[in-house]
Amino acid sequence: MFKKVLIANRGEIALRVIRACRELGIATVAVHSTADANALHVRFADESVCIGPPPSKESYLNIPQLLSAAEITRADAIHPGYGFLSENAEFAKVCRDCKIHFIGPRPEMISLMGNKVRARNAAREAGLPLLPGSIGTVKDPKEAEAFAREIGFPVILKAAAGGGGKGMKIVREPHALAQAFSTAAAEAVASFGNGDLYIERYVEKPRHIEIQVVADEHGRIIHLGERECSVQRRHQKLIEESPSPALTPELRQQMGEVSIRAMEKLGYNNVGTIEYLLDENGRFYFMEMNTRIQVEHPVTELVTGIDLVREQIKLSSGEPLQRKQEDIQMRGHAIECRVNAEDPVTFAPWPGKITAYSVPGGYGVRVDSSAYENYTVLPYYDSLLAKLIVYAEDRPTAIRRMQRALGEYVVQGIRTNIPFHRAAMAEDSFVEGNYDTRFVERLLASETGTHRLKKAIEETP
Ligand code: MV4
Repeated sequence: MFKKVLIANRGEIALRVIRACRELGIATVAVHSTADANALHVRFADESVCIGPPPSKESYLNIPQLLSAAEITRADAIHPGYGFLSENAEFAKVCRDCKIHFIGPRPEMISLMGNKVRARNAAREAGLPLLPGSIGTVKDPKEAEAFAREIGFPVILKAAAGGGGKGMKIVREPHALAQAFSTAAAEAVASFGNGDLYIERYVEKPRHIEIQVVADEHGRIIHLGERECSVQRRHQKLIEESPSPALTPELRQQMGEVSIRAMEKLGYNNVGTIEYLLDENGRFYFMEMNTRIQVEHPVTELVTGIDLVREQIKLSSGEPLQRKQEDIQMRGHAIECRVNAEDPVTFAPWPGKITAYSVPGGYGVRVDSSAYENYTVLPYYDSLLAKLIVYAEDRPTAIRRMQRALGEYVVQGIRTNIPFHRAAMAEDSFVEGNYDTRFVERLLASETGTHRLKKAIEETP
């Protein structure tokens, strides 16, 4: 097992990793920018190193600084968390060259999944179901049109280097293809420095379902069921739950089994998440794979009883998986609300000082956060303030528990999206479990949704 882990991250995930390390008897090193000197992850770690000024590029993304910090503190492993360098194959390679364990899969896996065209082809060869589309990149509008005629409209153009929705264009009519192609390519160049595009059939009103896989370094792989992540706005997830109200036990088993088989073929070797689109007929299609621990991992932890970060660290140190698939049982229901420092109506970031702070608690409530009273939410980083996660024996009870916990949460001095979550938990389609990726759009366009949101804002202390 590792003796000392450096956490190349900040905020709640840095704390989450520090907690897992402490329970494993591993010493921890926090790194921080000058702006984060008072952050909780710095206080809770055994040691800390300042790695640069506030902008991420000069601190949390600064590879030479991070490796120097690991070297001077004699850390034998680096946990990248999520975001920042967590899916940077170059960073994973440099760690390997410096003989420091990168806690994650092999760099080759990160780089494969980072290119969506290569990932798509690897997924196909590994037996994952794909939407009809191009085998590789489409080089010009003419080629795109030939594919589109074969697939049928609507189609979607996606950036090969993309992910997270940038450089995506939906095309509903043949005459709109040429224009969409040049816009998507230009956007892709601007965002990723690579204008390569591919094309797929477009799925209307899909659900976003992802399968959690856990693989050791010795070829053993299990899955921990799914997370439903369809409540998103501009490709930012807001609410996640497990299990998904859309899956039957049969579909869950099928999605789990094909995911495991594919990971075996690819030789995957850490925790990972396979994202699928689920269409209205209950068919699922590979979308992308994430090679990191994800923000929403706690909902899986609560329904399976498995500490994913602890497992991830153990797997990276070469320990074999102890559990077999038949040992895994999903029980009860978990929901996560991402509490962001942002305006609840416009979603504009709202950094500033928290003047009063009180967190919910009680039976079945978990809060993963690095916020505290008098803490200042900084403008340089993402606006995630806390993950409020509830667990209950069934979904209706979990929704009631989430409403209760949201009602206990006091955050003064800044704006948060807690009122949005109160409105979402009361929305019929959410309560019925009958929602898709357009949920937020519909809530904000509906009379009852906006009325509930307004009331929730008024009732916020
Ligand atoms: C799609 C799609 C419909 N059809 N692909 C959005 C982010 C990127 N990872 C892929 N995305 C989508 N790909 C086809 N063929 C719809 C989306 C999409 C979406 C997917 C998951 C969750 C929220 C979404 C919101 C808008 C669009």
